[in-house]
Amino acid sequence: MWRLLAATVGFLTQQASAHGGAANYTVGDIWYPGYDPYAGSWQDTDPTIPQRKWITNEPIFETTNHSLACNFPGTPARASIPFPAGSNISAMYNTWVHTVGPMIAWMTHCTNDDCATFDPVASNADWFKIGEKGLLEGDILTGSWFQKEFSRWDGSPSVWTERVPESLRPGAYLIRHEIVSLHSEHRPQFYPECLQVRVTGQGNAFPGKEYMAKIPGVWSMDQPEINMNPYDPETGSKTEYKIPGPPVWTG
Ligand SMILES: [Cu+2]
Repeated sequence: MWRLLAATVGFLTQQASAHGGAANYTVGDIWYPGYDPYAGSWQDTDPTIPQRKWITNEPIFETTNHSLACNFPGTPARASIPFPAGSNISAMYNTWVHTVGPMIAWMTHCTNDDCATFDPVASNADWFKIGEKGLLEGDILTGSWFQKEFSRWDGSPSVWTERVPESLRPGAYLIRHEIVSLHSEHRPQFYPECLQVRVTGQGNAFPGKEYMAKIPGVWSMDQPEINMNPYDPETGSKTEYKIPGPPVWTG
């Protein structure tokens, strides 16, 4: 009896902490560290960390929460990744346990071309999508979401790769990786992290208004794709899922 109870409690504890986020990154062959939410505030002044600060891998539940932009507290990092436009950005996650919902990679230009002083919420920043991954095959409840398929269970990192358009105007930007998990009935979970980059290249393009969204703002409990119950037979059996928000800007 006690043994059974202990095993059950262990299982529940593991479930409760079974969240995560973008742990580190690669651009080409170069690896960059993330901010480890559990390693302490010495990282705040570490000149080698380009990811903005976050202090818990718990999800954000509210579509209006300011922390949706760059997690909490989302304060600037000391480093920015040198980033040739046209390159891939890969975000690495430790074993990801959720299986339902989309993943979206966003960018925003830092005001005054300076990410060190940039607050995307106070600046009412415009964000644009550079890539997104949703339902690849099958139905909403049991099908192959990228979120399900990208997770490696052997201890190796789960990798999510998107490309930054080659035509993007150089400058200081945030790249925001966001996983939206929809496995709880009408209780979406948001897992965002922001990375500071300095884009280089010959490009001169910048997305127009039709590609832009506010964060928070882009998600709403009025959207059936966000406020969803995948266990509802009618919803769960659908084989199409349209990721809300503006179209992806491909340059
Ligand atoms: Cu979780």
